[in-house]
Amino acid sequence: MFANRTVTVFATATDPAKGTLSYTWTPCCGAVVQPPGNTATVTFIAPAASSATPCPMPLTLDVTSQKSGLSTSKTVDLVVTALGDINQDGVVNGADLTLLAAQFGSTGCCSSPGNNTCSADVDNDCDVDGMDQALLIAAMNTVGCTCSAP
Ligand SMILES: [Ca+2]
Ligand SMILES: [Ca+2]
Ligand SMILES: [Ca+2]
Repeated sequence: MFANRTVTVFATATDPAKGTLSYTWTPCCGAVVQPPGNTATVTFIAPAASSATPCPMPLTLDVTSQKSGLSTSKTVDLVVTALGDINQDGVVNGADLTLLAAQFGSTGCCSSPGNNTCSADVDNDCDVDGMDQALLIAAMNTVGCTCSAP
């Protein structure tokens, strides 16, 4: 997943007592959950990553049965990738530029809301144009990671 993009995560849980389950999501690193709620699906905005190295963003889910009181907790490490790292290999380089060139001129990347289908749409404005190319070139060869768990 890319920095500052909207991400949707689904959970599947079953309650042996067949009661209602409540869900508590806890993302790290300033990610914003929207809407806050106790549902099995959560949407949040990935935090900014200022460099090209993919960094983990733990997302913790606590599920509690309102009937039996049984609860469980699970944490998954989502990875935040910096803008420009189109192939998400941890570095912004010529390989990403090649991918951008292949998608250059694309429009209508957002045929459904919140779902951008152009991986090379660096600025997330639903097209792949010179602005995306400029952002990628500005990010070339960056390494390092500033997104860390608290
Ligand atoms: Ca890359
Ligand atoms: Ca764009
Ligand atoms: Ca544009």
